[in-house]
Amino acid sequence: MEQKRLVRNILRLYEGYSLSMLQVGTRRQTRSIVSIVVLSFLIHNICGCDSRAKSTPPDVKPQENKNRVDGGEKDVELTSIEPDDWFEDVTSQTGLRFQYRSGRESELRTILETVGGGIAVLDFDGDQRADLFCVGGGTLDPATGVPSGVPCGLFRNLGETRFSDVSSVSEIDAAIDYSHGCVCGDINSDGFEDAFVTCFGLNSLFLNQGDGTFLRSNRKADFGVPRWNTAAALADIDRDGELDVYVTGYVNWVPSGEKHPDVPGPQSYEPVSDEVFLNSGDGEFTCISRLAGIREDRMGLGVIATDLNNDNRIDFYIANDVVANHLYPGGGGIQFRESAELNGLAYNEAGNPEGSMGVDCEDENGDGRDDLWVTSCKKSEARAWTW
Ligand SMILES: [Ca+2]
Ligand SMILES: [Ca+2]
Ligand SMILES: [Ca+2]
Ligand SMILES: [Ca+2]
Repeated sequence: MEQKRLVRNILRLYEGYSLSMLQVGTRRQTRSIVSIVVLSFLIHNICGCDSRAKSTPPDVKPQENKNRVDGGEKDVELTSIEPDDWFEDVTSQTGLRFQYRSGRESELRTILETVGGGIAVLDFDGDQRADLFCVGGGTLDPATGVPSGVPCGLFRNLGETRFSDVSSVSEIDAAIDYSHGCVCGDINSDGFEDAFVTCFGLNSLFLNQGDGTFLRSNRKADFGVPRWNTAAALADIDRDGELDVYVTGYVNWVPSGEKHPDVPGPQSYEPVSDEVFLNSGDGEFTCISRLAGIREDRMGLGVIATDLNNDNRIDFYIANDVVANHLYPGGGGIQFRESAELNGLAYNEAGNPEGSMGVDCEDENGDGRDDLWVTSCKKSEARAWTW
């Protein structure tokens, strides 16, 4: 909870970001429950959306509070927003200086530029202070549209809201593909939190060496073939004590030097299916997507792994762009049955799919069950569901 609060309070420090969703690598003690992804979107640059917090707290009157949790017949009025809940600009005091690159300076107006990058929270040095992992994104060759990765960043928390840029000394700035999302957790069970980064191309796994440095994994553990990966979540699906990986796929965009007058929408491309990888514990990962029953017809931008229905099984909820969202309740094995529509989590109240961008969960109304918060783009609204 403390980590999530910290991240929410630093979001606005990142000029160029518009973080519509974030999450967190959990402590290893709770790793079997939640370890999620991170993805944010620069849609505001292209589509006019802007989810950045405003520097001046608005004059919110209780009777004008639009924050409601849609509980079906029993809508729940949330507590009024208090001035202390809003952000204070402490940028100059923090030492946090990092900018995600989308490649928009190429002026090609590709769909790749519209999907931004995220931040993950981890305690890489085990000092009980939340450190920050920032995804770098990439640039585009203006002649060919071929993307190149920009290094990621790592900021060590020194306490009292001060951070030190350790990107270079930690070797987290190793060259990787054009990156979007990140999730942190102890993937190799050595007691140190690692970082998994989703990329257009090959994903990257940074293994924490326990001495302040990270080792980028070799290609054998790169989780599949080159494709457009957007977000990821960690959870122990098969209950063997090793964190497994869920990766969302977006669309089959192929780099091109063609300049578009407007950014083509995701409907212009074929979807790229999500992937699920089982962790063998010896550095190898096995793709079980088809066996697990993962659908291949969606465009994922955000994923969360948590036990939504309190049955002690990890569930996955996926925010899909333009098309219906997905819910995979955990069963007794590694197979899932997608059931978002059955549970009222696929569409908005009008029965239409949203342009879902990201997802987070928390028990907002204190009933002991996690609720979902899903962000949407453009003319849509963010939505919350109680479970
Ligand atoms: Ca730390
Ligand atoms: Ca580790
Ligand atoms: Ca496992
Ligand atoms: Ca469950």
